[in-house]
Amino acid sequence: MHRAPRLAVYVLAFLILSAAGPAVRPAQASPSAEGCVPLPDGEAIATEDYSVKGNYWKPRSAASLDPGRLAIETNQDDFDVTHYKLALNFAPTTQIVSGTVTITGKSLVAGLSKIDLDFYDNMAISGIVTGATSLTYSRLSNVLTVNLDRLYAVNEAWSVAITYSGHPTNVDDSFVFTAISGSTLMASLSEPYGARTWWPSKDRPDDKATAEMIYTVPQNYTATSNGLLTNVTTDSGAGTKTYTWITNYPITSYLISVAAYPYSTFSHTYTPIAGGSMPVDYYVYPSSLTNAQISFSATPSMITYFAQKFGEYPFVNEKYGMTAFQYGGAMEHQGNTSYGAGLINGTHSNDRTIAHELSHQWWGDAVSPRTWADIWLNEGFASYSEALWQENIGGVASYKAVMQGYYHTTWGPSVYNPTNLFGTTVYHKGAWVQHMLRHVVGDTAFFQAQRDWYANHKYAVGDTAAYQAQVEATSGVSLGWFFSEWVYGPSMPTYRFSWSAANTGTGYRLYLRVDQTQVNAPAFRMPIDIDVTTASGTTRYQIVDSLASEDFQILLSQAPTAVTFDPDNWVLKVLSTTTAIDSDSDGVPDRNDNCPSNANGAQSNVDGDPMGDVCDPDDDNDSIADENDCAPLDASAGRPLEVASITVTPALLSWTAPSTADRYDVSRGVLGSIHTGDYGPCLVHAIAALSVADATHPPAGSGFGYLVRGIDNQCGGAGTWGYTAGVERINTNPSACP
Ligand SMILES: [Ca+2]
Ligand SMILES: [Ca+2]
Ligand SMILES: [Ca+2]
Ligand SMILES: [Ca+2]
Ligand SMILES: [Zn+2]
Repeated sequence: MHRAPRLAVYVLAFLILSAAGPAVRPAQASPSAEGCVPLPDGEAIATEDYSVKGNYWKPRSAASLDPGRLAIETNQDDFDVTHYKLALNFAPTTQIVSGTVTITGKSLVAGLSKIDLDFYDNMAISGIVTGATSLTYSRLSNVLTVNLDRLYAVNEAWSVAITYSGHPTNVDDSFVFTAISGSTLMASLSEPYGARTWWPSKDRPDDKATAEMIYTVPQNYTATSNGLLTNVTTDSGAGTKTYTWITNYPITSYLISVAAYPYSTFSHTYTPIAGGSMPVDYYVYPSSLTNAQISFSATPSMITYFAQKFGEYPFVNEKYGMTAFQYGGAMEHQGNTSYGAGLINGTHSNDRTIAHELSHQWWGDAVSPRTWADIWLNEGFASYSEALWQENIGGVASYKAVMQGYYHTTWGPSVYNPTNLFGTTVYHKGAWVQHMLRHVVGDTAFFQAQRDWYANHKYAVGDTAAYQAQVEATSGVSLGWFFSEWVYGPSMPTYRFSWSAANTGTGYRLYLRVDQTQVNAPAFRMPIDIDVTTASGTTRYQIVDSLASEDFQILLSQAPTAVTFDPDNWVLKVLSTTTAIDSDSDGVPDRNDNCPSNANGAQSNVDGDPMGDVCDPDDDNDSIADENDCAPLDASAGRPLEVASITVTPALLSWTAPSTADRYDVSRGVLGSIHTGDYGPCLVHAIAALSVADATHPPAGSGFGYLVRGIDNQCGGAGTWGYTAGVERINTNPSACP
């Protein structure tokens, strides 16, 4: 891409302008308390539209949303602006902006007595009126407080007209006078806090109003703005022309623009989905007219593409325009993008920037951020829209290439409420959020959610929580976990992945291990595609990984030859692949191997204990060691061991069963004879019960001694009568149990 060299050129240009320009910016010449250079959180500089300035000159921390208002509480929540009328003269020779801004609104509270507006103190006010009545006002810290003529009830309309003049303070190109080819370009770029440097407004994105821009400029100049050009008048005496632009679509203060220069113009036509036509008007430096006709040729097809993807172009009853200006990037002024003249080179190498700004007409202009903490809903979406445009014209590989271009190894603290409003975390990680959401909920739900988001919030504002709710509502997928880790949380996962496969005898078992080793964020939960290649081809599986260390197993009918983690790169991550530790080389990693030192790919384990059959001395856990067990894999079969516990009462003999015994023999001998090896005659033979009644009394002065042995119905047969030091007792009684 042509972005890196472009960046270097423009950074240099800024330094020169900063040193030579009339607006002194001492804080910008070197790192300052504002923390400008280098970027405070290690972010790289995003190169789209005007991110360069955003990063270079100010961190634009959303935590200090409005520097001009930090020291002062305003009452801007108490009123709603409904219409702005900017009747302004722009004089290139004197570099003075002058005229009257009329603001119409309504009260949202009982007894509204004043309105606080954002307006730089250096602009000289000559009068403020409502109708014919002069109003008093005061100014403090770039806030203009207008005292209304009376109290206004809830919903009651008021209007104030502020007449002023001055040379606007240039805050990050908010308003510039730039000499170009013998004329002076006069252009604004007000996002996020620049409107107040050249016109008074309620300068925050959540209060939209309709607007008319009546701009007077030298007779040979064209002044462009938002909406439709409805009137042009010439004052030959004054040598001026006045251009009237009107938009009936609500617009927020930072999107109201002016660009005035002796422009050349040409047009395209966009055909709306429902038919008809809409003008696409370009205003460029005369020297770049030929180049612009080439560089801008794809714009109507881009409008068509985004309209089909997201819903009809938001300002279809008016126009889309692009006006060249001096800035290195571009700015998505509503219905009239200001586009860096340096990008117009007679090729299509900057088409992505055209697509980016165009997509902002949906994302940022029609659906505006409720607060600047939500700026990723503008920039992440617009950066992602670049990838979509590339996918449209170049296929999946082009799409992936754009996303890969958005990959960085470090990120700012969060996408939401970012450290830098215009840093790579907002632009590029924000785009990755969209990319990942697409995979999490699927293409159909994702793109429907984009259309729903647009349909439900156009001409208004949206915030991050509402976007989450929209995607959840459309897709039916709960996404708290996703937004928590990717939008509100820091960083990205660092995966360490290994795999191996074991022959189970009836197929293959694939072992996957996924470790997350990042230290600057908790474990991420993510669905991850796994491609498994065998002789039959490649099959895609999906795991849901969520732990710091996690194992997955997949049963296969053939041996895998390759296993790929996240093959389509749907997850923003650092990935390393390692070899699983497998001491016995049976394909089962040690961590998963129930006999890590004995090859046992099948992992057979009859008794389910921690030891597999190949290393378990008693596989069936019947207490009969494998070498003595006639059925070592059957806990119910085997020669029964000695009956461990016999209980004798005057009338009943009972015992506990050894593991394999099914029936029992009992013999009863007289104590004196037992010592000679005569354990007595068979009392009962082969009974199933675990007890036998015996009310017989032993001879006087003696006692009975009982022996019990178990009998296994299967291969074990009769068990032992009991051992003494390993020797079975042999009953010498001629009537012993058989
Ligand atoms: Ca192993
Ligand atoms: Ca075992
Ligand atoms: Ca056994
Ligand atoms: Ca057995
Ligand atoms: Zn942008």
